[in-house]
Amino acid sequence: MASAMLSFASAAASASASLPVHENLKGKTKIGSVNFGSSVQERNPFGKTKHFGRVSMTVAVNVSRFEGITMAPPDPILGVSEAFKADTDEKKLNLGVGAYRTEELQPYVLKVVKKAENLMLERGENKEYLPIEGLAAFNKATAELLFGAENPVIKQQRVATVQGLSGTGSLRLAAALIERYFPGAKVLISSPTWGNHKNIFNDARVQWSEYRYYDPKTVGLDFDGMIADIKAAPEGSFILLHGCAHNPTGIDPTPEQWEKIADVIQEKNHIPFFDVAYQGFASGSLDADAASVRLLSARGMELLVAQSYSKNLGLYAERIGAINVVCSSADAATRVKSQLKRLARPMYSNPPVHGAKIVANIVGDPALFNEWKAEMEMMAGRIKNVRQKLYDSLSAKDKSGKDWSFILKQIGMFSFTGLSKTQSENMTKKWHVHITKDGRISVARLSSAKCEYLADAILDSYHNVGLPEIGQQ
Ligand code: PLA
Repeated sequence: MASAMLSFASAAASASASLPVHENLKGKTKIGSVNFGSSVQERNPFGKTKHFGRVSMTVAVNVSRFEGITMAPPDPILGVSEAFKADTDEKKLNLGVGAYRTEELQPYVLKVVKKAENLMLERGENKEYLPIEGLAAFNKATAELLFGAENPVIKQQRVATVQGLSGTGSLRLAAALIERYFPGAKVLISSPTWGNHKNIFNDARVQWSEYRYYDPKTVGLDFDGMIADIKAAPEGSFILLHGCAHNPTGIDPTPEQWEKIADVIQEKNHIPFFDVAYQGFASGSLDADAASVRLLSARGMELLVAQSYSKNLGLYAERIGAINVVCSSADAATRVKSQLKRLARPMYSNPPVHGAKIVANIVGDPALFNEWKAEMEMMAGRIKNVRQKLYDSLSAKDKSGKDWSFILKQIGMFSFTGLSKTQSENMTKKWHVHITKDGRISVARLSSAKCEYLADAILDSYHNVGLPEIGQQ
């Protein structure tokens, strides 16, 4: 610990007490030294003095009250962008965070979003606070997009919808609801899953454990393992499911498998908790990508769904999404919504308006809605093309006979390559291809022009680096 000195001097007594910061942090009030007869400035040449009434406070320059706080590790996903920025090599390629890029590797603002924003500007809309639950027109639109406007859960007003801070904030709000109203309940998450799920439940103090999902031998779904683990979970657990385009694996259950998943969830009285971060972005169709949620809700189950508009509308930084809780009665939904609002108020008070208005304007205008669907199909289509190109390059270059066709079976913006941590590190260190260390590649950020280079990097890392680990058998 540095020679941290914090002094409290009583103006009346002209005395100061110095205590090392670490002791102060522990809540102790041990006095290190007391000096009389000289001014604070004289006694501590490094100090700056502020007078607050009778007590003056001296804080040493260059020494922090936060000395005891250690450096946090970089985020495994968002940290990739920081490492990319720091890389000075010309060939560098950022395939970390799931954010769509054009063929020219530029960020893309949807044309339909620009149109909606222009409309908002023309109308000269104000910046008043939204209600705690968010924009009513957005909440209506988002629930209808998810369940379908004619769905009985909507017609019977059984869905409590609250606008959230995109997918992450909506998940966090749901986690707070679980913590408050289902004490001791467990959330089951897939192994692997989006890394932030664990953080969200940890911070909300909700217990979680994993169910088997990925089978490295087939680079596919470990369906039997998944079913067995969901069955073995304590009755009434929350089962976190990726509605479509599972992150990071890109492997989704088939419709028949979803039926079986629904069976076991119902048998065990579990509560499905969907994370829908890619509706319309996985297949290009909003309805197809909501099929899993609709299938389970059609069985009359109560369930939770977190939504995000980061990817499908490219509204990443606008932080727009929602949490929906389907209840067995309208009355329960009203009460749940009131409690979601109560949880939101001290966390962030009320959500941002801009993205909510964009979504509401687009969905509420048939012409704009159609334009959005066309742009979503275009983005999903570009990702599929690049995926195909990557597969073609790998197959043409790899003379070992390895079958790379699993890449074509994966859905959404990512490809889970099966590369180990060391191999993923080689991708970055040697080839300047920045990916997450679990071997996930953000295909949405890849251009056709870069496929050959990426294939070279993958093949070198796969064949020449490290001992076979999980995913390499
Ligand atoms: N849920 C899943 C499954 C996600 O993949 C992501 C984003 C979110 C929720 C949250 O997104 P939002 O808060 O912006 O709505 N995953 C990204 C970005 C795309 C990230 O990690 O924040 C990813 O690269 O995995």
